[in-house]
Amino acid sequence: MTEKQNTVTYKIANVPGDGIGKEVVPEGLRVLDKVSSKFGIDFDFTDYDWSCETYAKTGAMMPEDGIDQLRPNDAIFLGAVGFPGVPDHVSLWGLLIPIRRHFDQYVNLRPVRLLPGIEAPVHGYNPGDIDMYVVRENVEGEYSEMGGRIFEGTDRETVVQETVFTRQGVDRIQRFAFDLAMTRSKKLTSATKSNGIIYTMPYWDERFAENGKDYPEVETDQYHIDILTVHFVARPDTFDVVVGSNLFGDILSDLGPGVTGTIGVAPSANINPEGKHPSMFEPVHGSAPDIAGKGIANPIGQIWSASMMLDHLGQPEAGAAILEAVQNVLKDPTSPKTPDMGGKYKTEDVGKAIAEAI
Ligand code: GGG
Repeated sequence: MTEKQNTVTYKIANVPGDGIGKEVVPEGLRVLDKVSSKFGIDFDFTDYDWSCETYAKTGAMMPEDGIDQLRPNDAIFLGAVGFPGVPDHVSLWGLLIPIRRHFDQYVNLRPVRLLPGIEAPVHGYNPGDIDMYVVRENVEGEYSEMGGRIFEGTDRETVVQETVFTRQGVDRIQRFAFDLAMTRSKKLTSATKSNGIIYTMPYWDERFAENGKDYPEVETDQYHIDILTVHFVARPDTFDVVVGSNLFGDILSDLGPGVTGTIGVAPSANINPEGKHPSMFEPVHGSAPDIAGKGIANPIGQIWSASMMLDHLGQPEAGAAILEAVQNVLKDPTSPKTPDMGGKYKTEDVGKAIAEAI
């Protein structure tokens, strides 16, 4: 960040990635351009064309010094990763996961909200009735490269995958969730599976009880992940902050937007809370190869991620202005909507309407 005569400049790494990432990121940039002129904020973007196409050409999703190239930025604005032709684990472990790990972005914050103008598969709720945060542990847990294969190709073929829970990793994500709950309705739910997963999940529960002692005002509950998915559908309005391991948080933060109508609007922030490294902002959805190239992807997940980026950079008014514009556009029955929201409009129509509304 640099400051010159009342104007702040942020260095942003722009990584559209694959599929619809390339279509929704320009709409995020359109909206950022609009807030830039309105709020006196400047962005110094550097574009990185790291993607499955790059992998096909070079054998790597990003160059060897990719992390060092990203390091001087204040934030990373990412679209989506993955495309047919490159195995999903190759694209994810070649780009998204190394960024999260190298920059210790151990919090993946994913809001779930019932927005106006979007029909949800669950009925009887008004906009705002469903309003929660899924706090996903983002650098360890089930997403671990510890393990391997032996006796490959024989009838003794054996595959082992280790889950890694560290005291530091579990405590810091749970405490982040408790702190967030303290700023909201002081209610926190923990996703567990300590009946079936015999070592890591009882440990998760033990630390949850221990960490909770420092937050006596926070009302807590915990559910096994299987029944928690049922409660997400049956009574989504009763959750406020939900904390889960890497895998459980990933699943719940797709389910939540599914319950509120469309994953196309869901944003996420991969945060290094200490600010030692750049944080990364990306929609929850992936590259959606089935609709890529048609220009009909919903840009709201990307645009809302831009709002979260501004909040994180210390520009909450600009962040709030984006979210307000999104809601105002959605509220208006005559405004453009993409097919996932029941409309017939294109990605750029929605992006332009939101930029206009700011
Ligand atoms: N928006 C980034 C993206 O492509 N997400 C899809 C995905 O599968 N992400 C895996 C993860 O969040 O761990």
